[in-house]
Amino acid sequence: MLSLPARCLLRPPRRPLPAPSRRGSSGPGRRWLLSTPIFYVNGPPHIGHLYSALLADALHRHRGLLGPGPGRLATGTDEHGLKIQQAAAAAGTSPSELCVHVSGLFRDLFSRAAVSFTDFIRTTEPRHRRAVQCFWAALQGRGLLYKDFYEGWYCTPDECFLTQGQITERPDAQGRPCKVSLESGHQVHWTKEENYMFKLSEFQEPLRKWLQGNRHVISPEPFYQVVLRWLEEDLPDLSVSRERSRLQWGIPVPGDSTQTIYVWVDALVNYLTVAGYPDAHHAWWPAAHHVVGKDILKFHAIYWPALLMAVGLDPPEQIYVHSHWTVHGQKMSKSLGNVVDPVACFKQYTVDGFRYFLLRQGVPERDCDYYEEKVIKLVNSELADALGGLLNRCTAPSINPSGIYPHFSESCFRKGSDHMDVEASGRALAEDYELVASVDCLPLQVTDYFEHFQIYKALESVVACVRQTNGFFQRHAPWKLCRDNPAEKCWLDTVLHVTLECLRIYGILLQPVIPATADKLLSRLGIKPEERAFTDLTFLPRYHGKPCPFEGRRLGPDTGALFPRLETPRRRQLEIKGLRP
Ligand code: ME8
Repeated sequence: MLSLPARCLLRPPRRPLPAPSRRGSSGPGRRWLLSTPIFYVNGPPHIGHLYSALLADALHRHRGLLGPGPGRLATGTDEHGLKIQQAAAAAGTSPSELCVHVSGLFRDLFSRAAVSFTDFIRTTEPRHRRAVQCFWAALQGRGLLYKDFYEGWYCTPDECFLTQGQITERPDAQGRPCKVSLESGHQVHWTKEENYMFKLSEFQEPLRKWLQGNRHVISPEPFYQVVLRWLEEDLPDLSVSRERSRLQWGIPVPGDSTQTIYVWVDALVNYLTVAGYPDAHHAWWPAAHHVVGKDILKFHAIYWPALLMAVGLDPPEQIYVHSHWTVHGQKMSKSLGNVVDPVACFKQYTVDGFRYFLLRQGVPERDCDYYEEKVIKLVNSELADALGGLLNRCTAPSINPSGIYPHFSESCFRKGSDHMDVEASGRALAEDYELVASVDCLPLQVTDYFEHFQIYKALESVVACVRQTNGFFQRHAPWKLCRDNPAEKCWLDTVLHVTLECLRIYGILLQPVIPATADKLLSRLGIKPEERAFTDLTFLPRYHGKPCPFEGRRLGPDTGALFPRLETPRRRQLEIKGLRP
């Protein structure tokens, strides 16, 4: 077969890397303060909460590998409000006991899930209470609050006020007509009380200008368009307090003991509290990059930037928005009994298996569906078979008896030239040069996808390369090559060297998504912890005429299969066969 010139095949990445300053994210030395939403403690965490945390964690880990820029990842729990007050009453416990318990569940889950958070904030902490009260005082000091009689619909599960146009009528469980939020379907109640109002309407124009001048501030792009459309509608002033007689579980309005600060103002300020507000936030603000679900986009893309502008601070640099997970096509809800417990998922699929599934299948632009068979099929095919199988094959003692990173031979795999022919290329084929070109481009491609909040696409491109490498290995069938023949041995070692080099690149790139498995993979290859950063991503240096520090090095110990194949539980097998209801 005619070998094609390698240079022709070394394609540039699909898109150039974004300029860090424009997107405000990953340039070396740049700060970032990534955050997840802070989660309500009215119920235990589910896979949707975990998904937000994993997205933020993968971004955080990825940036950490790009360079030692100072970065933080904040998460935590949102513990005030009517919803928590009511949940505690229903559970026969006090709000503070409920908060301690459920906040602990979130913290444990994220630790177990290897979410590398640097800050965990609880809104019941004194540092936060102080930050919220200072923030309130700043709003008041700038004349942006006034007291008025608020009358309207309030949705306690969503903790928000709704206009007439945002509600509809539906029968409740007993068939009685009841008013619900159009967006969430939760019941709303008419409230009439004296509240403090924030002059949100004054910020319609500044918000529009901010968005028009920062086209990438909200991604993915469809969500940016949604926010622009919201800003074409009326933007009424926002009620930012509740009567204390109705809501005791919250931060009191400074100087007015009859009012409690609205839980969303309280919650949003958490990002500033983490940054050190009111004394030390300037080092970190506005390097805030928020990961949020689409359900809370309005709070983060309209209310929050307006509140920040109101106190003279810049809006966040970046808002990453993701859609929702459904289960067997249905919204997760307690009443349907289909809420998926992430801890049970870890037991069934392993932590990395489930991390991989959520990040590989989760597409921020659209809702994604979870079901057991899908996880098992994906994880088995991509992690156990394609990646684990490849590692197993190229490190097997039968193929690599000396257990070292073998030598690369330039005469077997020549560097491409425009006039290369079969002779000149040694034993490498056109597809082999394609593989080299693909893996050469991969780090830039992966970084580009991470920058654009398309982690699923980054994983897709890694998997495509893993499959190409399996093809390479299969094509050259090193198990058929004879070690005793010097020419054959040279080629056999080269095939192994190229395969190990591919695996090394995949291991480094997969660290943000499957940290434990990537560690196992890299350790098996004998790659030291200090050799796993993005600066170590030079692929196949020997092909490019440079020395390879790993050549001749002993591989790490064999600690068993990289990733265990997952079994469909017997219960499900019976269900699938129709032998169980
Ligand atoms: O809204 N799929 O907290 P919350 C994916 N405390 N993500 C989901 C999801 C699903 N099915 N369900 C929830 C609050 N989420 C406020 C936030 S921030 C200053 C205050 C994720 O406990 C998603 O990120 O209701 C969503 O935005 C968040 O959990 C809502 O969590």
